[in-house]
Amino acid sequence: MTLSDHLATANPALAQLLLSVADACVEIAGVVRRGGAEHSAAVSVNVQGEVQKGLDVMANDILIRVAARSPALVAMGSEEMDEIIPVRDAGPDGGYFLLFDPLDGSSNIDVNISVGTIFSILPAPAADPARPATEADLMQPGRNQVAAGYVVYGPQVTLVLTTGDGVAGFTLDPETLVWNRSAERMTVPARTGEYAINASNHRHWAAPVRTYVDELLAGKDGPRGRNFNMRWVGSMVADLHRILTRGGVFLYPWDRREPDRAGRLRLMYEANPMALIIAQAGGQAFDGTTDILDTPVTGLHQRVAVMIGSSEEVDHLKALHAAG
Ligand code: P6P
Repeated sequence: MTLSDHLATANPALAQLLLSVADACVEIAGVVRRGGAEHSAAVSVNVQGEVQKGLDVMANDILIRVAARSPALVAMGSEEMDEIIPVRDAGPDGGYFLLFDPLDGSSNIDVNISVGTIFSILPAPAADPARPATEADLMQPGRNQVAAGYVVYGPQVTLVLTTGDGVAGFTLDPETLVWNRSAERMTVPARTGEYAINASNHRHWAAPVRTYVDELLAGKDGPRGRNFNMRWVGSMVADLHRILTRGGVFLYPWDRREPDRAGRLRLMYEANPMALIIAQAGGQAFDGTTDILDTPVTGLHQRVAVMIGSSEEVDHLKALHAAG
């Protein structure tokens, strides 16, 4: 079954937008695969104050150009763009907002480690009278998402997608450039023995996270009574694809180096889409206070602490945070 067949029963306007995003990712996959010094060359600094690499900009431009063709697309928000990109006024039936991180993990570009694209689709209500969208229109909680997905540009190019009824996986055929369904309904095992965190930040974490990781490190002689394994790719999409496939928990928590910053990852186009996917697959996503799908939205580029994956581990993290 192809992606197009899989979407045959979805809302036609939503399906068309999702297919255009998938088309953009096919084009991005081709650019990623070709490599080249210009991909990892620093070209500018984005709204996050982070160095934009050539491939970040190329992927962003591709997504904007290709997605804008979708008649139901009202506006876009991108990690790489300070302001939203109005595309067209919402029609009498409304439309959709598309938010994306065009290239997650770009620090891995020059060392040939998997990178990815993450996207989120929110409803764009009909405006009366019709008017261009504003940033405030896009500032909706994650639970409002009508679809979310990601693409991993790795040994295989894989698309994972939810439209609210489970999570499906697709693999890009490198010859035909067709997305073939490789998993009809992906689920996150509730129990896991694997965690993912940048352990070098241990001394900067809040107490509940330090306690959690120290328990894992204590292994079978510690309070958890079993040994755990650790993985850290440095590319959230790759880590979360592993977790969706075989279980695990991913953490990028608040840390005291920038106490006014809730976390490193962005809510609207990284944490929210991943939280919807993981929740649809039976897992959980927690920001240290609430489920990420309910995290109050204060800005297009706001950051959030992320603890996401196997349900039993997120429950344990919630208990440690509740205990303070
Ligand atoms: P660190 C990539 O830049 C990213 O936003 C995530 O994809 C990834 O999990 C994290 O940062 C890596 O952070 O601290 O290992 O550099």
